Amino acid sequence: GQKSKRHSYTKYNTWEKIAEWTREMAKKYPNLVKRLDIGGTTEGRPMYVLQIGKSGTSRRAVFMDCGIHAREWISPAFCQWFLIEGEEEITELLNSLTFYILPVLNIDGYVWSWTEDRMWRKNRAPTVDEECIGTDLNRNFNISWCEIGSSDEPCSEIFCGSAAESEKETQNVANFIRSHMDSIKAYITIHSYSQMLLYPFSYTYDPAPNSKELDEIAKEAVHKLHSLYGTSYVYGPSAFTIYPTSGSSDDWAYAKGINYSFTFELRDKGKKGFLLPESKIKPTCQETTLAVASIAQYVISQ
Ligand code: ING
Ligand code: ZN
Repeated sequence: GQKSKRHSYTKYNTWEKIAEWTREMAKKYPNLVKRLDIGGTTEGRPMYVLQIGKSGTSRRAVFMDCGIHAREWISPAFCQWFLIEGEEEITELLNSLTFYILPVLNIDGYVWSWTEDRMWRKNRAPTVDEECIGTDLNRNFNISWCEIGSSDEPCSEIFCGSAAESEKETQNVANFIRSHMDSIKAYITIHSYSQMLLYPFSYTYDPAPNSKELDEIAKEAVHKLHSLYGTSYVYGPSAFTIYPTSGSSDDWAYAKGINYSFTFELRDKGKKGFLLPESKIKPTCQETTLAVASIAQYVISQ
């Protein structure tokens, strides 16, 4: 299909550019793309989910969010890429699937990472400590909240918030998923960096009920990813593969009954880390598209 003239998929884009792009996508592909406003952030910015699907097709859906952590810029870049440049891989999938794509979950934090502090992670909500701003949104979901791998100190990078779902951004995502539970069969959340594909649980070392199945899906996805440029990913349950944490979005979605729940940690393995150069956007997004398409393909086959 024709690409947006003004939008670059191989550069990091400001929130203003991304917001404008969501508007253009919905305008340009009215039969395929709808822009949904799922609620405002702490600072009042509208959170947009792009619904990609053909009308009248199956009710099965995959939800994918990017940019829950502000500094992980490759993540929003991937959500933008997937929608347009991933066309070849996803067109076929759209015959039986709807994608809900949230290109930037933590918009206020993302804006802050562009304007004030490139290494910002959390959202921008005030806390009880006026010196310290922000909750880690990937510790704020209502699953084993604030028990392990989290902090109740507002100044911590992994502050869990004042309560489960205390944050607007968390509430908006959780409400959206709760209200689409009949269709959402898979939850995918995109982070960086480490080159990992993780599945539940994070909050416990106990295996997920369908862990064998999740492991097979992850193995295949990582194999597809590797086939393009030889990029190596490790995969496994989060608690073992990366570290145990409470209140993460993937565990929450899984506990809600979404049986296929995955967290990607994109390139690299630490050489540039969060500062992945723009020259790596294209190969990273191309290979990741293969992995996400592989998971979606499995969901369709069920
Ligand atoms: N890593 C994740 C974090 O939130 C993670 C790791 C993944 C935790 C899945 C829990 C569940 O700490 C980054 N890079 O943010
Ligand atoms: Zn992250």
